[in-house]
Order: sequence, then C-alpha cells, then structure tokens
Amino acid sequence: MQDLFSNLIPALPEQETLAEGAVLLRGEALSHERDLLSALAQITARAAFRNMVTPGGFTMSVAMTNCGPLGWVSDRSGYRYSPVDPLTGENWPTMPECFLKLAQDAAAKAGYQNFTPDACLINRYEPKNKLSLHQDKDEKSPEHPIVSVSLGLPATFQFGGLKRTDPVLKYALQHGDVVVWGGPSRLYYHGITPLKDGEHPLLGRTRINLTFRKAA
Ligand code: MD3
Ligand code: FE
Repeated sequence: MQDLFSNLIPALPEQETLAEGAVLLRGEALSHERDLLSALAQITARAAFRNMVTPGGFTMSVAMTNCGPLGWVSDRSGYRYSPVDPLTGENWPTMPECFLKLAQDAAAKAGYQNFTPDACLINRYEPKNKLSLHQDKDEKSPEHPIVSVSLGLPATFQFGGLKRTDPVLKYALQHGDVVVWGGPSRLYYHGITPLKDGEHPLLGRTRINLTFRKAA
C-alpha cells in the first residue's frame, strides 16, 4: 500500500480535461519544485514583485513580475507587453531553462508540439488576494495556448465561458498542478477567488502562479 489513506480516498486523475482545449496535468511541476523556486528567487532579485495599477486607477492585490523577452504590464495608460521592466528600465530577466522546459513539455502532453513562449507572467498571492474574472486577450496570437503552473498554497480557480455572464465552474489548483489552456478555452473568462490562509512547507503563506504565453 502506498500510504495509510490510499485505500479510503480515491486519487484524482493525473490528467483531466476541464473544458474544450483545457487540460489539467496534476502534479506535473512537482519533480522540478526546487529548481523552479531557486530560479524564481533569482528573477525576483532583479525584477521585484510589485502591485500594478489598472487603467481604471485600482491597485491590484496580486503582486506581479515577469521573465522572458516580453512582460505583461499595466498602468494608467493601459495593459500591454513590454521588453522593459518599468521599475528598473532594464529588460526582464531571461526565462530560466527549467521554466521553458516545463512549459514546453506540458504543452506537448496537451497536444501543442511547438509551443515557444516569449513571456512568463509571475503572480504572487497572499491570503485574501484575488484575481477578478477576466479574459487574457493582450496576446497577438491566441491560437497559441497559455500554460499555467501553480505553486504554494492551493487556490480556487473559477472558469466560465466566452461571456462574462456565462456560468462558472470551480476547480481547486494545488501546488505542482499545470494547466494548458488552448482551443476554445483560451479566451474563456477566469479568475481566482480570495486566497484562503494556510502554510505551505516551501512557500509559507503564499501562492505563486506562472503563466507562459506567446505574446508577440
Ligand atoms: C484560462 N492567472 O495571469 S492561472 C493570469 O492563478 C491568470 O494567477 C490566474 O489568470 C492565476 O492571467 C489563473 C490559470 C489561467 C491562466 C490563463 C488563462 C487560466 C486561463 C487564459 C485563458 C483561459
Ligand atoms: Fe488570466
């Protein structure tokens, strides 16, 4: 027997389709967690997490940074991808090899053989932080999927449809889960409900989400 409970609690499937084109790969990032977290520390030493301001003038509760050739930025003038970190005036840190490999391997498992992300947005959630329902449509080529990687505290992910008013389903995203969002689901509304407090062995009271995108 693998552990004390495996005879009582059925295991969740390792791979699950959440919607047309959306594939959840449970625990896909677990074997790389140490490499991913040390690479993350190197990125944030050069491009610190910051709370960006929306075009409407609200400060986002989720703190963000980026790595790769392009990074997602928001300020009073709008949302866009930029090669330069506005805080430092320098290019965003290079996308680490272990980030790129994880994203490409996950995309391939979901059926996208030649995914070449040029942007990785890094979100940091602390207890009560949330991301309201939105669509990701700042990328020039939405025929490419987005690959998301969840690390640290678990979150409740909300997933609707093409219209903001479409009904939403909720999924738990756990440390190590990777989701590939392609096909019709690529433009579905989605968000994260307020983060529940807790303590993660590696990340403490924090959740980190990496999203790999083809922005240009
Ligand atoms: C479905 N991030 O950065 S990841 C985002 O957990 C974002 O930080 C959330 O939404 C987070 O834009 C959710 C899952 C995700 C990411 C992008 C998607 C789901 C998506 C794009 C299209 C459809
Ligand atoms: Fe999003």
